[in-house]
Amino acid sequence: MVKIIFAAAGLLFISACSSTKTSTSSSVETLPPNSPQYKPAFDGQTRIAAVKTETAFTTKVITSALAKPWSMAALPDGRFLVTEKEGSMRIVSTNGTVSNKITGIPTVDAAGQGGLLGLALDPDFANNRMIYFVFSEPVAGGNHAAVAKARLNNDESAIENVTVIYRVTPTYKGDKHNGGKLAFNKEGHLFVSSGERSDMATRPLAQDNSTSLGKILLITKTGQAVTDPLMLPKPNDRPEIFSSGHRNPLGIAVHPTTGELWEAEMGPKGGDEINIIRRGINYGWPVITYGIEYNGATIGQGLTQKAGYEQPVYYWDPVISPGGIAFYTGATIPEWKHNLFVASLSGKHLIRLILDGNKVIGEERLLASENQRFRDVGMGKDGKLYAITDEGRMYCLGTE
Ligand SMILES: [Ca+2]
Repeated sequence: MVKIIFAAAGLLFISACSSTKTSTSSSVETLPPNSPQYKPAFDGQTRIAAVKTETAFTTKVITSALAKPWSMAALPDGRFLVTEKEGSMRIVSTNGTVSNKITGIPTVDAAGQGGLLGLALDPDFANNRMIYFVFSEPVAGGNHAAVAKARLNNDESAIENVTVIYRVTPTYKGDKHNGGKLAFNKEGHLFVSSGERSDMATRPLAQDNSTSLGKILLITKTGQAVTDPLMLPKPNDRPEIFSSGHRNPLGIAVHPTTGELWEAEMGPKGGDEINIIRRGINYGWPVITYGIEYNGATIGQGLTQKAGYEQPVYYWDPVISPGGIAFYTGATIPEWKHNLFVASLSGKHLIRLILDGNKVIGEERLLASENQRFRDVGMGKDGKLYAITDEGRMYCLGTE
């Protein structure tokens, strides 16, 4: 059988060698699936072999003083800018110092899953101090996810010149499935993840490209659609739509070598997904899914596969509720190089996925004994891995 082993330099390779300490044939998941009637489309699409980190890494709680932190981004000097769901931002130093609330944040609708959400620094932040963030904007008729840009002022006390550059449409009176994550691609354009607002009234809009609900969007820094002249949108399609058929994508990250966007989205009961996001592709929700309704009913026609709808690279059943995701790009723990880390909310752990090209070939669950709802994960400038939890903690995973 194929075994996974690690070289001292941290390079991953596949071998028929039987001397390995890192892999077992069984999955980390031992609970029964929510929907046992559904079978994966290919080997390794779910319940992949368990792996275990060999490096003796350390886990530190660097602060417990955050209030529902939601998203994080490393500043050039190694500190983190962090959003808090209720509508604040703070700067956290890796020694655990937490700043006062940064002022100038627009009013957010923090009901339910809404609030101040995703965050990204301008690729040229070191020179222009520009930040981009998503918030639930309260308006007549409800709210919508809005993408704003602003400048972090020189003394870091406030953001200034706040400008909304994009608003998800339609506005809806609800408090769920906003998506709301941001990631810059290698050309300096901004991916935005948008949820389908959860309710039966809006769920079908994930398949309606005249709306931006349930989509991954690609916009410029000024909020204009980024189109591909070889794949122009249909007449009624919103041109900023990059991919469709998403439920609630809370994790997006650009792969460090391929430049492709990887995404994690919450499934219903069963069927949390990892996808590689490509332009013009339909990722299926709610036509195909590996999950069922919370009341146990099938969704739609109960399909997991259908021509024209993309399969997830990997899925979880039962759910782990994926939040943010990040590729490990540091040198502190070489065996983690380019592994994909996934913050797990209901699972209350941090997931490590080992990838081989477009496939997931190993899964590990870290920090399960911490009993925290992991909301987001990200790289530090120091090569360590950081994560934030709904309970208000920031963790640092390193070797000292
Ligand atoms: Ca899907």
